[in-house]
Amino acid sequence: MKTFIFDLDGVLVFTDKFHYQAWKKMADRLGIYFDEEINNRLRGVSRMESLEIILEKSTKKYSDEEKNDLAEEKNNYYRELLKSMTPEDVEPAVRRTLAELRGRGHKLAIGSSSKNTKFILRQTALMDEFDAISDGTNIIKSKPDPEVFLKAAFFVGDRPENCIVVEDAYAGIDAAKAGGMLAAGIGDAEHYEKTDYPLKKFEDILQIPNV
Ligand code: B16
Ligand code: MG
Repeated sequence: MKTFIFDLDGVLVFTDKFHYQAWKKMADRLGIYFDEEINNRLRGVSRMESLEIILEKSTKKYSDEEKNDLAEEKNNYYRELLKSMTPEDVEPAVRRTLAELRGRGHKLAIGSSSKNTKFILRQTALMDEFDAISDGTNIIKSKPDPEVFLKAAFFVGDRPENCIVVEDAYAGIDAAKAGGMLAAGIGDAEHYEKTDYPLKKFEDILQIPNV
């Protein structure tokens, strides 16, 4: 039996459009250039690190206090957008695969950088599908540091070597490998050389050897 640790955004749900809209609203208000390409660099990256990337395009220097206010402003916009999420935002194939993995006796956990993880899981009725949740609220270092995944393994009570992380971001695959775990890559991460199991679609998890 294995423990599967799922990244949230880009794997189970797709909230990057909301992140984009929220950062864009903040950036427009400040007159800072921001586009989809910059948004792609924010995948899997923490909120404060994302803000630093956006502020690279600003000529003005912001104090730590101002940065905290900006991160909060973006998060308020973002949470408003998250309220529109429903269980329909999770593909049936994702729910079926999670149920099948559980049926085969595997443990399931979340390993997400997001501090809004529980809010998203509640909106999409995914909260009860997992044995443990490790997210942005219980870590100090974000991906590519392995902390979020090591905590997930600890919460479940399993050894890192027995865990398979499912990720869409390069930083997430790096984090899994740094933690001594196996990594399944979907989306962008499907073609990353450090990915152990490339996934064309979510349900390909069921084809991983011995799963
Ligand atoms: P929050 P993941 C990540 O989620 C997102 O991919 C990333 O774009 C975001 O900045 C980060 O969560 C923090 O999110 O502002 O909600 O705490 O891919 O690790 O599930
Ligand atoms: Mg992700």
